[in-house]
Amino acid sequence: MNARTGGQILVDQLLVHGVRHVFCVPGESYLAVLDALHDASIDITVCRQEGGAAMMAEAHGKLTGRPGICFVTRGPGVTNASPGIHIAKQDSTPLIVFVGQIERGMREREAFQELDYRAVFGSMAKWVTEIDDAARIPEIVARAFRVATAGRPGPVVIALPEDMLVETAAVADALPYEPVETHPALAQMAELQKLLWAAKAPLAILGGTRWSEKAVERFVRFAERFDLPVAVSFRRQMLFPADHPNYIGDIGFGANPALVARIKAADTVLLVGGRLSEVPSQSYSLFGIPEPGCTLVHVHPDSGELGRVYRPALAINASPSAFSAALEGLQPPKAIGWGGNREEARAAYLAWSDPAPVRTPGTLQMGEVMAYLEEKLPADAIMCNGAGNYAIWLHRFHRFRRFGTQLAPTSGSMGYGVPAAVGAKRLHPERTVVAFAGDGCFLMNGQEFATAVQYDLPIVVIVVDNGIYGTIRMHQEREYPGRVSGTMLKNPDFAAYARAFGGHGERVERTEEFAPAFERALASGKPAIIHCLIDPEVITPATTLSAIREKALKAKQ
Ligand SMILES: Cc1ncc(C[n+]2csc(CCOP(=O)(O)OP(=O)(O)O)c2C)c(N)n1
Ligand SMILES: [Mg+2]
Repeated sequence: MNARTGGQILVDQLLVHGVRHVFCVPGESYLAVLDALHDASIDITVCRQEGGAAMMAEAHGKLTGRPGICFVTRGPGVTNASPGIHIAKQDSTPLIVFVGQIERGMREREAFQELDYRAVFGSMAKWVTEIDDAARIPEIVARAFRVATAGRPGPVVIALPEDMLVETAAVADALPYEPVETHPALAQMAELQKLLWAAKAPLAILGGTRWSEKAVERFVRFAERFDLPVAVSFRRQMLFPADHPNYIGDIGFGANPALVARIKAADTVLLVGGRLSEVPSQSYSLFGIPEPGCTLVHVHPDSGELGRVYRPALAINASPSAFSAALEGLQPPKAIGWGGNREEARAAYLAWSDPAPVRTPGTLQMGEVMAYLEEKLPADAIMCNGAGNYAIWLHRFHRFRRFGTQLAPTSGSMGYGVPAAVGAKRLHPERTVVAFAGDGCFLMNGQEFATAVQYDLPIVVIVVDNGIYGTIRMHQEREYPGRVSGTMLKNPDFAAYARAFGGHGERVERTEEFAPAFERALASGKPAIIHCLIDPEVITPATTLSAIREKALKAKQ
């Protein structure tokens, strides 16, 4: 067996496990890996900041179900990457972050950029380890792929001492990893059928990860056969097609009150893949804790999540994919006695997600922009965003129709939209990729627009500029009306920014300017930014900043 350097062994393991893309910011701590990548059939995307690199890799994990791969340097490199690691944790996304590390013999002296990764990332990652012996790289990397994808997926951090990476070892490659599948038992499916047959007003809520296009198709067929209304969790809209008559909406920030009421009134809830954490549970108000107050069937790939918050009537430890396959064996009741529940819920969703009646102050009507995009965008367009009130426009009015079309952090991390779009376009150059960003959100990772230019990735970024950290201003006006503090922004010309980077820039101040600007952006064939200036009063589709302030002032009197 030929001896290889640690760097070569590591890159060979990535190939064994099917890796085709890595995202990085280089560092002298892992030169041996960069050198091994030089001759490997793996595409490198070199980024401008590690946060962006980690988010691009995380976006790959979301779209493929396989670990996204990110390489960063020690100390400040990996602390910069931490937002991406935190997103992977909260969003249950498989991600592996490799970090260069100081030489083994210098540990504990606080050498240059030394960090104790186990201590720093211990509560953020699923597993943190350091490889001390080049001969153990195949073993540890194979385990990392398993840990990142098994049960509830999440991030793994692996530190690579730089002297270990240049040491040689004669060791065999690992075999390709196989994700561990968890299937429901036949008896559990029979019990589920019994519970559904006894239900008066059931509905399903879909969330989490470990879904696939096939799993979604199977769940759609099950919903059709049972005439079941299906809601999706916060930022998990791609799990059920919004144009399907069984789809009844999502439970995120500012959820449709009619949907929230309907879920509270349901006697039987089938929760598949999700955890119903703070945001989708409407601050833990949807169900009782621990007794939910309805017949809860909870399906989750991690047994630790079953009964963690809500006590289920039936707990099924299975991945959404395996569970959806098993649903094919269930028989619906002969006569479904659920009244017009599904039709009513559907009608409420259609009314809620119709932008046509929405009128806001100012000359740029975001409702009309959304209506235009609904007409214009293909069903497989990938929509990305970070955090901010601007995202409400996308999540309320865009009809996600396919699996693999949504990149949005359930962790509520700002700055995600642009890097996610870059990562998505790198994976799917043939698809339309649109990022929504607020003026605040954009500038957290806007420099990754340079990465889009570098790799010729014509994404379209829609910057919704209201001159404020609007979400926080909204909370501020509600809690401390009229006392604006730390929420104002003075912004650059984002269209000029795009052009300065070698991209295409547009400025839109009026509704009628949007469609031609969007067309020109697509036609340019370049990464593009459409700078949309909206009135800061337009804080949500339904209310204004002044209305929130006045209401709060009245309540204080
Ligand atoms: C990394 C990060 N920092 C801070 C916050 C808190 N936060 C949530 S929304 C928001 C304002 C977003 O501003 P902008 O992108 O301009 O969107 P807008 O709300 O104005 O539409 C802030 C500061 C966050 N969610 N994530
Ligand atoms: Mg803003």
